[in-house]
Amino acid sequence: MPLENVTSSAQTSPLLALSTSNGDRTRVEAAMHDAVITPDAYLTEIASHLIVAGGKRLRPVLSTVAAQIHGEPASDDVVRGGVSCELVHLGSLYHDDVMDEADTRRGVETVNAKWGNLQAILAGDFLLSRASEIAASLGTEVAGLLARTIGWLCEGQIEELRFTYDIARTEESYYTSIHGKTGSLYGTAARIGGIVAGHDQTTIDALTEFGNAYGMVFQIVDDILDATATDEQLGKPAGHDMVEGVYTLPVLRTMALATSDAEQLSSLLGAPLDADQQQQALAIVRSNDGVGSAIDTARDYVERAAAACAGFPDTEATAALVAAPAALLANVT
Ligand code: GRG
Repeated sequence: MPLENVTSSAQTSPLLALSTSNGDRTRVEAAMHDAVITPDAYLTEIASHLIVAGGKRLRPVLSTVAAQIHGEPASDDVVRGGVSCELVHLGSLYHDDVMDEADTRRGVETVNAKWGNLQAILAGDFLLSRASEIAASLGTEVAGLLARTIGWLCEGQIEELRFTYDIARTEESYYTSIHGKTGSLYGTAARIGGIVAGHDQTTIDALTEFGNAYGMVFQIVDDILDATATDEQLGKPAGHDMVEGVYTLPVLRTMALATSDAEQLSSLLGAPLDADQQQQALAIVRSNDGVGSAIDTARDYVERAAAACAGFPDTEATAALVAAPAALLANVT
């Protein structure tokens, strides 16, 4: 199952199970919708398209949970800080769908499929502008952090592009890319929750560490599922990343094995795959130790995330933070 479905269908993320979760999610929804209203109905419709379509809102949820670790409720400014992160996420999805020429997202037509690439890019830019306005209203520290995070997303994506179809891609490149494109925004969402809630510096830094590690688990698990889940579970053909030339941790680990299977995988990859080659590559990845080894790495990040929470008070919010990365890992173990 794709992570999107795994976490949305179950709604099982411990981050969504706090006694305050329903109320906080309602506030997040309202603030998301407010953020994209413009005097131009056409732009409002395009900018709202994927918000209306759904999404788990995990980034603003993380901001609100991070804010609550002392047992105090999340303020409206914390909600708005989380929403600024979600708008960056959304803007990046608009751009990503243009780059991938994707037709569907969140079960509906993508913005590029419905209105065209130019509209999708501009509406994505507009979402980034609204995110920046909200961040600026929360102070220069939050504004600077959000701006830096938009840069990290771009850097992560560029790193991925640079090594597309490159079988010599290093693990270092993989980690740099997924930290930038996924981990950093979770780190920032948690950090903004801590900053806006007025937590002390040590706590803010620990929340950032937690969010970064949570994001790494999130992306590694997603990359494992791309190789191990069925087409039905994924809602698209398994092995999509390999077909697109994006060689992720389970694939890099499989290619690094000193076996004939590893050699065969390396000789298959490096160029677009036809359907038969895709099945051969998938069979090799699924039947070797690369997946297990990638799971071990995800588990290391789960432990790092839990360790970051060690100094937090014993509250419902802290328990949710500690449980959340392990719940992601449970999707592949
Ligand atoms: C313009 C900010 C900006 C970036 C440009 C295109 C790009 C560079 C970055 C995109 C990177 C990208 C697509 C990262 C993957 C993000 C990710 C983990 C998506 C899935 O998130 P979920 O599962 O999705 O939280 P929902 O739909 O639930 O929100």
